[in-house]
Amino acid sequence: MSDTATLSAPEAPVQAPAAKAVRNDWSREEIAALFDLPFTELVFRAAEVHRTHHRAGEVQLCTLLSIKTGGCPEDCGYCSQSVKADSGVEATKLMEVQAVLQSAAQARDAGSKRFCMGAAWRNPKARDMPAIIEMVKGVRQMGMETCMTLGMLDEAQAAQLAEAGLDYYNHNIDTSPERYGEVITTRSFADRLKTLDNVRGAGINVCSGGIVGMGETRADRVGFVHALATLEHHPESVPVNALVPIKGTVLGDMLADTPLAKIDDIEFVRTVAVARITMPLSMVRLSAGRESMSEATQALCFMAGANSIFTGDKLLTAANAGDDADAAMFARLGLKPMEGEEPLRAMKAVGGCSGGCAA
Ligand code: SAM
Ligand code: DTB
Ligand code: SF4
Repeated sequence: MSDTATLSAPEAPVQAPAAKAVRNDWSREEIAALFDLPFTELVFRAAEVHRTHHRAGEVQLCTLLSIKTGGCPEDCGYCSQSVKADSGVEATKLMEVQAVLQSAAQARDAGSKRFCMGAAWRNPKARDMPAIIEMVKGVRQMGMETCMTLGMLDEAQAAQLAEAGLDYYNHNIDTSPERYGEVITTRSFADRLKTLDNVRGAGINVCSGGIVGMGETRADRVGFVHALATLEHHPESVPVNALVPIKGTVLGDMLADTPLAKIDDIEFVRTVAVARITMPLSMVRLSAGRESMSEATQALCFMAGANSIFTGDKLLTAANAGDDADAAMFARLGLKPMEGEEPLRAMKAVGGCSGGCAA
């Protein structure tokens, strides 16, 4: 055996979860204590959890497309697409189905496994649903997983999307319940949870996370992770976004004026690590903000359990790292794009996650 073979990373087998591996009874104190660990100890523990349940050398690639941009009536303080923001983002109509499918085909050819379609809506209207359903069916026929993020959903809409075959629905809680009202006033934290319930009830996988670096406190980050990790079923995907400070948004301008409020990279990695430890089976997605993040910080996030990213050079309106930069980073870090099913879904499929498993 060559030296290289001896030293190559072992592919840890993905183990079926012991009943106790997944908990949804985390206390805030426990989560705060994880955040307080010495940094290297925290990352080490998160890496152990990651290796137990996931193939740690693989990162899932997802592609985002804004199918309806701007002109959103909500007032989310971070978002360039709110009518309240003076960001220069122009409002568009919902894209034609064929144009969306073309874009999905390109993403598939570039190696993406999941296609996420986002609309700047408070909620979809009845007149939007036929086109949305066609998009879901068309992308699925191409052999990709589908994800949508369209704002609030009622039970009937969630059922319609489930019937169309939607795999995932993204709806973020964004921050702690306490901080939430300072970031968004046009819908409540409880509204968000209700949509997540409707999505879960319809049998669609849940993608829910939030944003760090909005000037929140450590206690808010604890509250944010706590809110997700104590859901009856953990979200299958947990996107952790670093705020992309966009000029003309309340939070983008606040951070430009008070640079000290900017979160440091170590605290961002801590948040990823605590999400990984508390939600061991979930995919933790290193989402917005990678464009301005060093490779070293991203590497620490992967070490701490992040195992999914958005690819391409654009998110919804903001810049993303781009395929070439990501390919170079994957080569340097020895990471591989994830093939096949996520562990959580695979375990559900074989019934390994029924009873005793809260995820
Ligand atoms: N309108 C839908 C909604 O709010 O549910 C879907 C799209 S919305 C843009 C999806 C998520 O992107 C938000 O919940 C937020 O977490 C994230 N996001 C939006 N703008 C961001 C920014 N400037 N920086 C980081 N994350 C952002
Ligand atoms: C999520 O949590 N992050 C993505 C996805 N879900 C829809 C969106 C990030 C948006 C970043 C800002 C922008 O592109 O305007
Ligand atoms: Fe609208 Fe979504 Fe942006 Fe909020 S985050 S303003 S709901 S597009």
